[in-house]
Amino acid sequence: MNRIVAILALSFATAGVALACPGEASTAAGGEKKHCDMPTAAAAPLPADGKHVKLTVAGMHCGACADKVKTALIGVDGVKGAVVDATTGVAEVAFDEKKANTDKLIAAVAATNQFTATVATN
Ligand SMILES: [Cu+2]
Repeated sequence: MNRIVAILALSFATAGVALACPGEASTAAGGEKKHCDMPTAAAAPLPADGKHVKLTVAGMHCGACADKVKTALIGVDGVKGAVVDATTGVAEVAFDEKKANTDKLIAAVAATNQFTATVATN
């Protein structure tokens, strides 16, 4: 009896590890995407200079997602900084208007093939 309990406990522990998000979206049998409860990495303050824009990002579920979006945005030439919040789905970006524009930012997010961004209305 004790052995069965131990095996059950072990399989639950293993399942817990399997559910942990390695930063990649894994697709469950039902096609539903699993994500972790990773907190969003501590946000570095957005640089005050440059043009600021708020984007609404769809598809983010956890901190790993937010990090991917942030990496994509920072990869755009002219971007000075980005603060991405998976909870609110908002990405705030500071960029040099001479080098970047909102279309390039949105394209960079779309290039992840995982998330889509639109200019936030507010
Ligand atoms: Cu995620």
